[in-house]
Amino acid sequence: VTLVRREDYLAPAYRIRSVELCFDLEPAKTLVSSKLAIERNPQAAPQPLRLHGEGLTLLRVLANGESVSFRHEDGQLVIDHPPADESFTLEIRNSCCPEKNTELSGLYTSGSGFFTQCEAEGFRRITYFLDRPDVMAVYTVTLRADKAKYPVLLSNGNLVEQGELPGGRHFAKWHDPFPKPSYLFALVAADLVAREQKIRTRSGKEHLLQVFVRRGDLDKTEHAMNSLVASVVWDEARFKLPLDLERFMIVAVEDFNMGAMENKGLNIFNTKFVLASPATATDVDFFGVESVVAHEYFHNWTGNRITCRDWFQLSLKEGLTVYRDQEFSMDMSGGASARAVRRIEDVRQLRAAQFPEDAGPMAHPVRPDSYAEINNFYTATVYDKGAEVVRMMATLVGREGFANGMSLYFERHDGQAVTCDDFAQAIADANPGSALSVRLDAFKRWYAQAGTPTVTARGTYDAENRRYTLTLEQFCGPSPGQPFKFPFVIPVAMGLVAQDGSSLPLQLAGEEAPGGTSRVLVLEHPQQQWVFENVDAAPVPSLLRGFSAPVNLDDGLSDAERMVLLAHDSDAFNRWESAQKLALSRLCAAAQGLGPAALDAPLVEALRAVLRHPALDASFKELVLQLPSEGYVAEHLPVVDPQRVHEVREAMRAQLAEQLHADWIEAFERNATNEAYAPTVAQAGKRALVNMALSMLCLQSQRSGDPVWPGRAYQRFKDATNMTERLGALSALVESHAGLAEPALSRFHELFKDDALVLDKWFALQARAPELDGRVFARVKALLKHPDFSLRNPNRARSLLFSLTMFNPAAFHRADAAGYVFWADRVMDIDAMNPQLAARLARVMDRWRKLAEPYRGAAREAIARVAAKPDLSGDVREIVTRALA
Ligand code: DPP
Ligand code: ZN
Repeated sequence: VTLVRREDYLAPAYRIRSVELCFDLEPAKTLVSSKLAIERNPQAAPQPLRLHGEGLTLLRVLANGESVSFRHEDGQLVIDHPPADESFTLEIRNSCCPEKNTELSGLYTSGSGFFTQCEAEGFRRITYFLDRPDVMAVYTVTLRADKAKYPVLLSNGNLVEQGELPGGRHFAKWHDPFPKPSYLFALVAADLVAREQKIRTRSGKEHLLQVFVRRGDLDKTEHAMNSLVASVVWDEARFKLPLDLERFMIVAVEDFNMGAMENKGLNIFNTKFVLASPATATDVDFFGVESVVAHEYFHNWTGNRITCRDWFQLSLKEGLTVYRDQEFSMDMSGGASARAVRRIEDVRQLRAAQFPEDAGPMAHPVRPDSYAEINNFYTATVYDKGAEVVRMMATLVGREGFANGMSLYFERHDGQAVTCDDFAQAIADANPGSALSVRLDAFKRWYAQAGTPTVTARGTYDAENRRYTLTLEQFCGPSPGQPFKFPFVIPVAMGLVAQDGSSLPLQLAGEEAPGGTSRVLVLEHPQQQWVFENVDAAPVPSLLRGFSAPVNLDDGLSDAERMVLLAHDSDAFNRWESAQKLALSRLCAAAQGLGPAALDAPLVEALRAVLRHPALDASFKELVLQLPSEGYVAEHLPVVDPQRVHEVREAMRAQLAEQLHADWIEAFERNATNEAYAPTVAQAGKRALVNMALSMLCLQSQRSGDPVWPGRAYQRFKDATNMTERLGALSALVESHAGLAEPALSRFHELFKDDALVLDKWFALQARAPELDGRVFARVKALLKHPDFSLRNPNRARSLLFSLTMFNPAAFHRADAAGYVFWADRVMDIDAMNPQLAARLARVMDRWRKLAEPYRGAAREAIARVAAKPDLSGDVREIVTRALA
């Protein structure tokens, strides 16, 4: 494995100022001609011109119109003696084969169209180029193709010319006035239709928004368009960032490795994040469309106008853009409670994906120091922890301070390719004297050091002096290549809650008066103390409110204290967190044989109180009533027996189904709505709680043998007027292994066999059912041979394989190792077609070292079998090598 290192960065020796590209599109052989205006970098030593190129057939190279000698070396096209002038033109002709491109990187065919994906290094699979983000050029692109097959021809920027060509062909010429790195190039040639909308931005300029989909999908584009309009409006209002293009296009494609891609003016999206109708998409899908549309749109400024100097800086655009889309989603959600629900969901996601990553063999800093394959670093750390780092900056400088910092960032760097340091510097410089600026260097350790710190909090109350002393300590264990960590700068938002639930005024020693009931302490040393004065009685500390930093918190609270927070904390996040911690401690104890596989009566009563609470939102109740996932429990155990974790969690779930039976019935009846479907947080919360109640009621029937609730679930499944209800009812049947699950599954398949995204749900649902006597695993193996299954389509592959291996530990981690054998075979099958996807699947074994025997030994053997395959891709090789290291 050869590594690319951040410290080896050198500015490019040549720059490309403009590109004229011409494509003759044919699936088997596409001809590409490119004319590059190249300049020498006067600061760089004279050297050969080296262009990236991968899997291309080179037909011709001319420099300043004359032939020039060249050679191939290390996958690059090397011109030893380019013209000596300061600037010159290079003309290249080459071909590539889109229909054989199963990697879905570069130019490929999907269905009957052509699409591109160039981030991170796909452009070199289209033509020879300086394929690095700090080389920014102005593109003019001509597309030529058969008119009947490919009536729509798109590229970045503005359409400048189009017309007919002989032989039934036509052409379109596009010009993008904004210099951009090659990873933002895109083209589409396909038979598509568009939903269009014009909007006027604050400056009075009119812009055309278009969402392109296949014929027949147009009725599923309204939500994407609404989300796009809302994103444009929000970015202008919140950050004063206007739409800078006359035309902004979104194109949906069925075969796509990622969620979506922010190509300048021509976003290309996985259909999953464009298409949504009430009949075919769930509330979660609607929300996913809104957030991904926003994310890609926001990249237009944070990513495209200001881009990354090199790929180590990926979080510069991704962390910041995730932060922005999270803020957007919160603002779109409405009131404080809905915002808190969003925050809880984001934190759950962070803990489910990023915390394990940070504790495993792929742990890396938000700004990595090295990589073998950059595609492996589009990670939860770069995205989600990166967003938390931006959020902490915003916490330390305040909302307005952060907006000022963003303005300074654009003032300084618009049009440039910059680093994470440049971003942090701008935020700090716009806020001199702020809690961030005075410790910027220490704060930036969040970019440099991997690992999740643990904050330990202990408080003592001095009744005589009415004083509460809070001691916070931090520690972060070693991660690969980083045996020792310097202290992090950790904003700890907190409050003190009285036993009666009221919020106490917070007056630190030395202060004249209290500074509110919630404030942010900055922990920057290994240990610090804060003394609060005028505290009338022993308080319960509510720490890390809103999850103000990506850390593990050991607050040492008693059950009774957690119950106080669960019932009364003014911070909704910590109310939820208290319930999670109460449940987690019981799950962990039971999984280690240190406690019963049952919840104690006070906790059951506390959960009942939440479920019956007259004022709490349904969405919040649903989150509180969910027990921590098996994966989350596993992360908190020193050694993991996945079967045991499953057993104890299922036992507690069954207990909640039984002991809250009447409450579930009430929740079901009270929240079932007949309102016309709208993907609002309020409605979605009710549907989620109703679905949960139905699951619990079916689960209880499975044990009691009472057929009423499965019958009602089946009826509801048949009568459902939207996919959220239909899928919820189907899940309740499948997950409780009800007899009616089979007829419901066949009916569902029959209804939706022509809708790929819905079929994905059908596969996923079956792969995620709680394991029962090996039936679920056997079913997944059978589904692999289903006529509708294919490993070629990433969504379909993920629906079955990721559902089993990532989200169904008990079905996957089998004592007979069959799950691991299955995993290894699929990683190798997929690797032969699509290394990026295979590498993602490979990562599900990251935490194998935590497993108990016999799982651990069998897992190692399966990983070693993959690693021993001689023609493995670099992508998968990096993952398995690190896993075994
Ligand atoms: N498509 C990915 C994203 O938007 C990569 N940029 O995050
Ligand atoms: Zn992104």
